[in-house]
Amino acid sequence: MGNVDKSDYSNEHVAYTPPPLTPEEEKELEKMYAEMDALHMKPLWNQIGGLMPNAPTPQAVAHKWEWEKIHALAARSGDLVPVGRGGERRAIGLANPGLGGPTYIAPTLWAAIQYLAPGENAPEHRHSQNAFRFVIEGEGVWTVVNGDAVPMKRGDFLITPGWAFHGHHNIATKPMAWLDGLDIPFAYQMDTGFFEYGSEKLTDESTPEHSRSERLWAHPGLRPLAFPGAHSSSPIGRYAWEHTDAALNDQLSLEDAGFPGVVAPGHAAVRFTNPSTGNDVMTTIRAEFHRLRPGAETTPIHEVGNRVFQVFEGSATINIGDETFEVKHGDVVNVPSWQKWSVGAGSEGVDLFCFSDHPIFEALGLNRTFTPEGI
Ligand code: 1HN
Repeated sequence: MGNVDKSDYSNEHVAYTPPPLTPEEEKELEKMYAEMDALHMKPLWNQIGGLMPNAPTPQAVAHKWEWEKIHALAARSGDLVPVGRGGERRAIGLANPGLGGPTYIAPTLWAAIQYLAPGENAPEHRHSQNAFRFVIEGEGVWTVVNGDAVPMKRGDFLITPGWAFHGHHNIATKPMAWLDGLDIPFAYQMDTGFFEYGSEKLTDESTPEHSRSERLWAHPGLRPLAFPGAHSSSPIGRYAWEHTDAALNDQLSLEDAGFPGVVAPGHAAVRFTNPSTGNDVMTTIRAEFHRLRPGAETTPIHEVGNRVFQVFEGSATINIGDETFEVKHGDVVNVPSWQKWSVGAGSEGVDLFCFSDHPIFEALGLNRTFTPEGI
């Protein structure tokens, strides 16, 4: 829908003031409300302001989870809780304090830290929920997606689209932890979820340098002719860090040379895309990587939908509504719908992984943004 004028959403609801009633009418009204209640009916006139606010009033709040703390707890769970069939994953979800209970970081999104010790095996299963992994540090885990062994290394972004069988194993001598993101809350609230167990033993125990999906699809601008047509999710299992890093470096070096390339001064950014369509990697989840030079700032913006950031390297201040969050390596921060946000890089710059539910709202024509300072 693009940019909107502030006047589009700042007009307040007029409080409903019914005409004065006689005592008899008052009694009749109470009786009518009681009868409505008994028949599971509710009048609109008492609730429209709450149901239809002038602009989104999310229950989710902005929050920061510090990597040091969540990683320490994940490591403790590694000592105490085995991973295997039934529990399926040693994954610990980040629960938004405003959402009052469920493990949702946002109304549509799940984020978790997953921990796998050396020699451990997370059995295969599949679900209709879309999932991804972002590797903040470490290596030594392979995730097997529909029988294709995919390495997981520092900086890599990996996807497991809905209904793909997947399991993980750690063949290294060190434990590994990473960030998982899924659209579980969306599927749960829309009643679209399906789940099936797969093989307890991984269906491919090889440990190749590159997955088959990368060998087919991850050569820039080249699609394999054996697989024509559009895939609704990306066929690339792993977006290797070396490509992301090189793309961001090239944008900044073009800026240095006076050519277009960056989204804003000192702000390089890429989106992970589905090479068969050019769209987002999955239909419900967008993933991006942003690099800010020291001191650079993003343009403040309000957006419909939910974003989650994880700091990869460096430090930053993330401004959300009236709050500011100081963040460093591994910290996770969420931005609730329509809260103004911006990021300012610290003195060594910042590398930020980011995911959002924006494709859902774009597909439905419900997206809307507003940049108070113009673009
Ligand atoms: C799941 O299957 C994974 O496959 C990670 O690694 C996190 C959270 C809830 C439900 C299923 C994975 C999950 C999950």
